[in-house]
Amino acid sequence: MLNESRKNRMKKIIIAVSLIFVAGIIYPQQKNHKWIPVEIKNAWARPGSKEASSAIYFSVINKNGKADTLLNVKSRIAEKTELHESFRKSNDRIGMRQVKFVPVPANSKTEFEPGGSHVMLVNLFKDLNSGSSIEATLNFKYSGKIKIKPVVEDK
Ligand SMILES: [Cu+2]
Repeated sequence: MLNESRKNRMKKIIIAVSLIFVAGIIYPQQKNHKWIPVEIKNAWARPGSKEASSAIYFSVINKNGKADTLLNVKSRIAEKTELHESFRKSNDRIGMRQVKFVPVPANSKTEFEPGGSHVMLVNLFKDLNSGSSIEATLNFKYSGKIKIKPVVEDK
């Protein structure tokens, strides 16, 4: 009798552990399957001279029902690649400052544009002339690394 109830208890424990296992395997797969990497459009960069600064601009299209975050950007074209936001100073001029990340809301088109968020290229290693293109890698929290080739344009 005692033996029988012990067996039943063991059975229940085995079933419970198996269910936790199965849930753990299925859930992350569904999450990955549903995520559509964000799309980058109209990437361009401002012309600039060696040892000066420039900026990269683009649109981020997020078709997911969940926000993503641009964490950082890498490029070999400059000493530093920073995420910046623009803000209105007290004298009504536009200033800019470094931010740690830029949120990309769910189901949205987020513009990185002059007077708004942008990627700052600090201390260019060479001149950026109109018509040429550069390479950069955007690193998103959920979409991962996305390579872009902004065209240098004098807009
Ligand atoms: Cu800036």
